[in-house]
Amino acid sequence: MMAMTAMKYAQSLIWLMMLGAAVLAQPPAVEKVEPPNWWAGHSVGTVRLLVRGKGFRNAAVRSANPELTVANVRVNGTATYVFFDVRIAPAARAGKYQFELAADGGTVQIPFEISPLAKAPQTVTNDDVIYLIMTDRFADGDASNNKNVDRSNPRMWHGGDLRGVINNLGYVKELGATAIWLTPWYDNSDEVTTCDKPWCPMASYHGYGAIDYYGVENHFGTMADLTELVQKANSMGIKVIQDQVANHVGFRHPWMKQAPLGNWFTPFAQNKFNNSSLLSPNASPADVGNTLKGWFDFSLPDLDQEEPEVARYEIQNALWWIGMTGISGIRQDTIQYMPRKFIRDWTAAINRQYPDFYMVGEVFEEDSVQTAFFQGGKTGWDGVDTGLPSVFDFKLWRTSQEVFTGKKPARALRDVLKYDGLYPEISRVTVLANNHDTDRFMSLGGATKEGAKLHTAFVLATRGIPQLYYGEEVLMTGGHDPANRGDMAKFDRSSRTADEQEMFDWTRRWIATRRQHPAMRSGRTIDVLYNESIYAFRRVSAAEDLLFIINSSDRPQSVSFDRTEINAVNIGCYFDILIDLKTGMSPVGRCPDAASSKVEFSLEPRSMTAVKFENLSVLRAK
Ligand SMILES: [Ca+2]
Ligand SMILES: [Ca+2]
Ligand SMILES: [Ca+2]
Repeated sequence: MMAMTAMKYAQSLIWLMMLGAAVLAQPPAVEKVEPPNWWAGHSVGTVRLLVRGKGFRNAAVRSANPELTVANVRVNGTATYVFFDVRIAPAARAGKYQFELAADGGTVQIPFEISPLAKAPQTVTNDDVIYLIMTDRFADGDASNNKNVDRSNPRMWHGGDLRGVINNLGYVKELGATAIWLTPWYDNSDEVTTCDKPWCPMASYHGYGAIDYYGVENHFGTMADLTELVQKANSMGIKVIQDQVANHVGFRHPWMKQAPLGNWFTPFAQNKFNNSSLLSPNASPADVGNTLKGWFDFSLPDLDQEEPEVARYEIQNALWWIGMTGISGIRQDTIQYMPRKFIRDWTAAINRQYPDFYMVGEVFEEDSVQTAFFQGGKTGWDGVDTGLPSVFDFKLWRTSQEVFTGKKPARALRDVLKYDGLYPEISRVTVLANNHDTDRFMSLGGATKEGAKLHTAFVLATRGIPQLYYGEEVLMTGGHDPANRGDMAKFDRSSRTADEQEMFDWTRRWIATRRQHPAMRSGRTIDVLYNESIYAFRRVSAAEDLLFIINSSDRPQSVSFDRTEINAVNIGCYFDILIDLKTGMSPVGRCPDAASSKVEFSLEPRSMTAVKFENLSVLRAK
């Protein structure tokens, strides 16, 4: 009897629970669809949607249209996210579609769109000069989006926006840069963080804490502003590079309240930044794990790209931005803190749709071995070829700063460049003059205007793709972050001091010289002379042979080269000083002694000379 009663009781309980579940089942609701649209005929022919909402328990998803086929539906444990594949027929027409989601609590429609696929974007090459803009700090072109703007606080919003960049494309054009890299435009939180530390209050003006990977920051403008910016820039010969951040999001991202999966983020652990463990075959798994999965700090939750759903989400997101905006390149933030297999899959997916697309990874290491390890084109000891076209050359950046602020001899430049063979493709390395994470040149110890000029000229004359940082062309100062992110000014000649105008003209003329000379853009490098004060090197292409001579010392120097070592044989006596230190102009027609086997140069203190030898008879015939 006892057993019978207990069984009946249990049965009633189960029945009541089932009834309760049915009665209490929440009706499904959709809050966010990612991606909200895709393309027919895209290399990703089956896109995986992630839908955020509620009431997705036991969801089934149905396509109302035969052009879209649904498969692999997956609901997370709290029924707040549903993942599903959508296979898009190549002939699917552009337009609005929807899916029907049926769950325990009812049905709901999921909106989706097939968009027309835009033409393939241009890519960034050695022919380009990149100019890095921090959007919030460049120009305020639209006061209506200014919220919590406080220009007196370097950690608050300053009002700069996409309209401000559009309005000043003429300035970029005048300078001669052919690509702009904008700091991230993903929507970040508008909330101001308060605390009792010196760095508060602070805001997410920098863009590195996304709360919506598919949204444009409201302080910067709208998707329409962004596409207008890309179109106008392109029409002026200026390409646009997006700053993407796949490693982490901001702590106010909705995923922090409710993650799509339990392993969407890595568990919080402070990253110890043992970066060299990523390079070494002998590193302990614990060190590598911490470096890949540790968080920068509590405010930047680290995504786990080893979870295939995370990797697929990030890859689709990268492709979505290219497809939506027509950008010409991606700078990927903190790329080394993600698994190399993920980097490989990410670059491969982008290149399938956009062959030769420019992607530059931030491997912030002043170590050529480590940065070279991440460039694609070579299979590493781990069996991975990242396929990454470009990495920043942080070792050369630092060394150039040190040489031109008097801390290292001129030959230190060559002592970095001697490792060029480590890079699978040295010409595609991106050579930064500076960026938004480091002190501005003019705030370094030992900085002078002459040193700043030489640093810029060297970045533009050496191999790779040069990248300048806004404001350094007008001698902007600023030490550690955020002082190095001051508001851009001096757009007009009338607002500049004589020194600022000199630096602007110098930068503009070196860019123009680079644009005019193929060897300076893509020639190979040949060392001619390197010692305490002087570094002389050639850039040689099929078309021409250029000689650059840097005197980094504060004394005049004279050098004498055999004609053979600088390839000045059999081409008459004529050579052309491409740029003069003082004027930046080109005083043509200087003639060394034709009878001599030597060519001599008198070098002014802290000077850089660029020379092109040409056949006099050819020149006279012009
Ligand atoms: Ca604004
Ligand atoms: Ca925002
Ligand atoms: Ca990571």
